[in-house]
Parts: sequence; C-alpha cells; structure tokens
Amino acid sequence: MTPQHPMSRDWIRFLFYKGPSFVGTDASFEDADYAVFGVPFDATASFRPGSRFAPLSLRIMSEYLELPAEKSIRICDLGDLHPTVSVDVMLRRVGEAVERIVEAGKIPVILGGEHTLTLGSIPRLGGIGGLVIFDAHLDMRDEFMDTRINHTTWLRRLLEEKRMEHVIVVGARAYTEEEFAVADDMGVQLVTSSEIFLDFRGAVKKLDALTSGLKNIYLSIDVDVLDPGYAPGVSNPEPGGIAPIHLYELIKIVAARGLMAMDIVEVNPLFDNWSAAACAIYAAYYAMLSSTTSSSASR
Ligand SMILES: [Mn+2]
Repeated sequence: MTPQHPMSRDWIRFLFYKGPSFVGTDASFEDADYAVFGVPFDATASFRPGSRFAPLSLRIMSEYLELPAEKSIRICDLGDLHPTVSVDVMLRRVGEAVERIVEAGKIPVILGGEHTLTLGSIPRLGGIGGLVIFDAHLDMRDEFMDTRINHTTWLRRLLEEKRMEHVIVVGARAYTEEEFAVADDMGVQLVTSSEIFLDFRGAVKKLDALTSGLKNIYLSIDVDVLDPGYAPGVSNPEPGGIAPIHLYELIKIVAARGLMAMDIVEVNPLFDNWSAAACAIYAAYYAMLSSTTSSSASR
C-alpha cells in the first residue's frame, strides 16, 4: 500500500484556490470577533465611479500583504451585499447587516463602496460612544447634483437626524465655507491634514484628548484622507493629504478605545496601482489589532 501524502487528505483545498476572502480567512461567523462584508455600491459617484469594485480588490490585496500578528485577530468574511443602484435599498441592507452582526456580539467591518453607506449603518446602532472619521472631506453639503443623500452629504443628513456628541474628522482639508460652518455648528471637531503635517506629535496629543474616555467607537476610514501620491486609487483625490504611517498611528490611538464598528470606503480600483488598496488593508488591520489588544488587556 502506498503511504498517504498529507495533501491527499484534503486534495481539493490543497490544489485549488477558491478565494479571495478577507486576509484569506475561512473562519465561520460563530468563531469570529470581526465580521467583514462588502458593499459594492458607487451609484452617487459625482466624479469617477468604480468604488463598487473595491471589496474585491481589497480582498485580493489582503491575501498578499504580510500583516503583523495576523493570527491574533478572529475574522470572518461574509461576502458582499447584492449590488443595487438604489441608495435607499443599499442603506436598508447595510443597516440590517450591521444590526444582526452587532446583535450577535461581533464587530462589523464594512468594505465600501462609497461613503454614503455609513448613513446606513450608524442609525441602526445604539450606544455608539464616538464617531471618528478619517477623511479629506467633511461630507456636509446640503445637496449635490440635485440629490440630498449622496457621498458629499451623508454626515450632514446623519447629524440632522440625530446629533452625536463626539464626532471628529481627522485629515480634513477639502471643504466649502458652508460645510465648515455647519460642522462647527453641529459640534464636529477637526484635526486637519496641515495640523498633522506641521506638528504630528501635537496632532497625536489632540486626538488622544478628543477621544479620551470614549468607548464603543464607530471608526469610518475614507482612504482619500491619504495623499493621492500614496493612494491614487480613490474616487475624489485631494492633494495635501497625510502619509500612511501617520494614518496608522492615529488609527491605533482611536481603535485602542474599543471599536463598535468600522467601515473603510472610497477605494477605487479603476484608478489604483494597488497602493490605495494596500493602505486601506493596513488601516483596517491596525484598527482591529489595536481594538483587540486593548480589549484583551482590560479583561
Ligand atoms: Mn472623502
């Protein structure tokens, strides 16, 4: 009798690649602390569409990066929501998904898609202790191109519906005077990209102070917060952005407070050389790592 080669026991898995899945995980929902799902939606794109392809490219990139301490985070990949061109349908489905994930005691990690999806998730979550957004933009227009719910207005719609006490936008640099005035009026705190560039340690201290004592953070990462030189593949590139290493260090501060949910949006693979996708994966990864490490330390 010929001895059994180890691969013969699971030869289908050994020979064939069935991916991609986020960081290559095949964990079940039951076994995971983080439940990843994609939202292939870019129907309100005002400049360059294509972020609907980001969930796929983020998964592919995530399988090729050498991420630190990968084994210590328990992640499952649920797949993508079905595509739709309806903003209302997308918002409803995102809301239902995050509600079910949080009810099961897990942390949703949403792969956009355009930023509008955050308006679907936050209203369905009770007990958010703070909203920290990394973004070049404020997304506080009243309307844009004749619609009131789109990727440039979602934060204004969210805060009109329900004021939140701790809303912080980090890396902001591209906004109208009106948006700035509305943000100020609604109590939104800013850490601008110039502040981060000119005095990084000062920015660290400021973000540390702004998030001090907060927990159950909703973290929303718009990859256009990065300079387009680092992350060209976004739908609305704005020069003067921050560097990836600064983004990761700032994310670690926020995520260490403890995450309730997270989304990572606006990567656009049609304009990417895989850099924006790689930066996005690292950002999501450091967030999960910091939140996990801090929660197991406080147990
Ligand atoms: Mn943006």
